[in-house]
Amino acid sequence: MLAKAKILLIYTGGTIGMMKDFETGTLKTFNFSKLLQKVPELKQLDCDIETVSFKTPIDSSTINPEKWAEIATIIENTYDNFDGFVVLHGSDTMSYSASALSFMLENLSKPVIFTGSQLPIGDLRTDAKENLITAIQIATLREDSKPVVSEVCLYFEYKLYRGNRTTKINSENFNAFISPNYPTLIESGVNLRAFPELFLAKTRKRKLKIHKNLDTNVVIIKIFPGISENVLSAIFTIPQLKGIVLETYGAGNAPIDEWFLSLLKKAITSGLHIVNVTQCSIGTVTMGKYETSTALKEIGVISGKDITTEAAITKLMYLLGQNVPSAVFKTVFETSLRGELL
Ligand code: ASN
Repeated sequence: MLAKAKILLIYTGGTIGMMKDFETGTLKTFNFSKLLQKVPELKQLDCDIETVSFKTPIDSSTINPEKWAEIATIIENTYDNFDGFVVLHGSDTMSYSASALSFMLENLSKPVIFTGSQLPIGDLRTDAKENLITAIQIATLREDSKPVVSEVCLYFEYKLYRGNRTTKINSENFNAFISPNYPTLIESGVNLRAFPELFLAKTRKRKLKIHKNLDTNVVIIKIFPGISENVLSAIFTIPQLKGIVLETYGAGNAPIDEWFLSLLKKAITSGLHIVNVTQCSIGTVTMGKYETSTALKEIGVISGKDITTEAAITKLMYLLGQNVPSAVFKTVFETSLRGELL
């Protein structure tokens, strides 16, 4: 008989584990042992659960690459002892963290599922229990004694998504995330309905490689009508700046003013990597479709295709941290590494 699945629950913080401070009325993180007392149902699950917590749980607005490395290190040190990992994380930056971890964990062959909640687990109307319990259940799924899911995912409100395809779109509803350009991997109803044809191809034979070096000399710029040369050229000349995610209009369109294009061209020639992503939630960048994007293509702007901004900025940090040579940087960025783009 197959032994019970072993799951490691990694608690980083977030609303799921918060309590109201009675004096100020604000939500603050609290000790993890109390969180487990609040969910005795976990004992009914047919798996063995161990837990590890950040020393100081955080609101996810304070997450950063050092803390991503901390999550990666926990997984690295315990990888062989567990069948799956569930990361409890605040929802505000969960899509950034799931994207970052998807790049940092190469050749993953086990599930790493991010989840959290909109209401604390102690709240009567909480969404935390369903998210937590189902995320663990999905992490235990096995077929021929191998994990069914073997990528970094995000589970929220009855849906399992590829983590690096998600974005938080709602701070009010329980249904806080969407995966605008990639379908749901598993839907939770009366049964768990999986769509395995959408899963990442398995890389079981390759050894897990962890990359913790992320380069933060990057910036996201959202263009808008009226964006000025004065402002933009100041950003472009930031010392040590290596990469820019440029959020453009529609299918990747931008102004065609002479100053704008020559600023970009000069930056690219001097080694800066500029990635074109769309401000639209749904759809893809297709440079050359309109006259307003043809020049961008000609001067060597990288196409982010249908990537989210969260995945684009973390992929940029990851590739820069890997010292990918300039000559191939554009090609590597435009290639799907973890299913993050077309
Ligand atoms: N501020 C919280 C966080 O991201 C929001 C949440 O978890 N729902 O940590």
